[in-house]
Amino acid sequence: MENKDQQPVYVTRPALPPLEEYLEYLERIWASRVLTNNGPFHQEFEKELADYLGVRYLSLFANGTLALVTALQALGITGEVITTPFSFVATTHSLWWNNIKPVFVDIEPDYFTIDPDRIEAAITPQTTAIMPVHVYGNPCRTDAIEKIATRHGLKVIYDAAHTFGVTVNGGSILNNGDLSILSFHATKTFNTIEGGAIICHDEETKRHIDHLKNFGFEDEVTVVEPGINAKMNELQAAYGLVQLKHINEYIEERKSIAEQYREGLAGVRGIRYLNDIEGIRHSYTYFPILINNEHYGRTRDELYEMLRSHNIYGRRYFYPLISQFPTYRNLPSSDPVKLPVATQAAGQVICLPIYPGLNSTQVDRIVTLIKEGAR
Ligand code: T4K
Repeated sequence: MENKDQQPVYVTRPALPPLEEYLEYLERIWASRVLTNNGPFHQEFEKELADYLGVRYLSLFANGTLALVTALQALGITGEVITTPFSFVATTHSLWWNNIKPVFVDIEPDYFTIDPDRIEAAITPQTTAIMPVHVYGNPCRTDAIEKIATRHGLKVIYDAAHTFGVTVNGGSILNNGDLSILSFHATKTFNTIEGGAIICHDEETKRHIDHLKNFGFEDEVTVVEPGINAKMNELQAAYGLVQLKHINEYIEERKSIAEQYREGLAGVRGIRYLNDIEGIRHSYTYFPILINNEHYGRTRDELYEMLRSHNIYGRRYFYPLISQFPTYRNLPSSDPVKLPVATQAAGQVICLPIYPGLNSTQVDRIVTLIKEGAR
């Protein structure tokens, strides 16, 4: 198949709201000169977003990483936290920035989320919390995780960066655990350029989180604790309000791309993809495929390079495992022998392009290349 004149296709492209809709908001910001610090668009966006997501208390953040770092501060987490190595590196970095020791446990083979059956063996007297990740937007086994947490007096903070709008039997996935965090980075299903949020379940916790993200200020002259600056500004909040009007279209478009991939790749030897789960509304943030080289006839990296040579830039999320980065690889829990499922997944996965605007001809071309790549 010819490749040279084709435009590059990246793993994602941000969905941008119609410019004229955003300009109206910008004009209001120009008139008011309120740029940040809990301005009117920030307040409106927090409320509308909480309504859309079906959660009670939500605090906007400058990005998902600061939301994670602040979530740990808000709950006073110390010592050790049990987490997954199969995620974006920010999950574990948030622990490190809080002087907390990450303890990695393996993941489940079906949806790559933390394996609850491995958590109890990793608990020590220093353990204070569990930080699971709803990887690719697929929900963790929240019931099992929270049962363990209750039994051992641990907090649960979900990294829900990939789960915008995900519901389980009609209820938001974000209502689980003590806190959940979202990311609205440009590469996510819902973006505010950069951005994030913490979801909590009571007013007092929200107030605490809101202090923490604003230097600890309670009022003009009162600093109640050592906070950070993690506020979302008015330009992003306004952009978020416009995005919210279009998010259902974005998710529908992603869904039909996922369906086209599944149809096209069905029955290709050595290629596995994930199906939707009954009762769940998915976010379609990523479309991962797993390559079994014995059956496909090429390794994952060979397919990855072959696609790149055709200007298709899939990404190997999440390779290498976080536990393999220099900061973490000498931890006792980082031994790959103890993380066989995560190690295998990291060696087999490619996330294929998926985003609003990727057309069916482009998806067809990617499917054909993958099929032709089989040996
Ligand atoms: N927890 C989890 C589980 C996460 O996945 C993430 C972020 C976080 C926490 C932290 O949330 P934030 O602090 O980021 O809000 C990207 C994103 O930067 C990161 O947000 C995301 N996860 C991670 C999985 O992916 P990169 O380094 O792979 O992105 P990059 O710049 O290579 O972009 C990928 C492709 O997207 C590019 O090839 C082209 C396209 N792109 C990207 C940007 C930024 C665009 O078309 N336009 C753009 O503006 O990390």
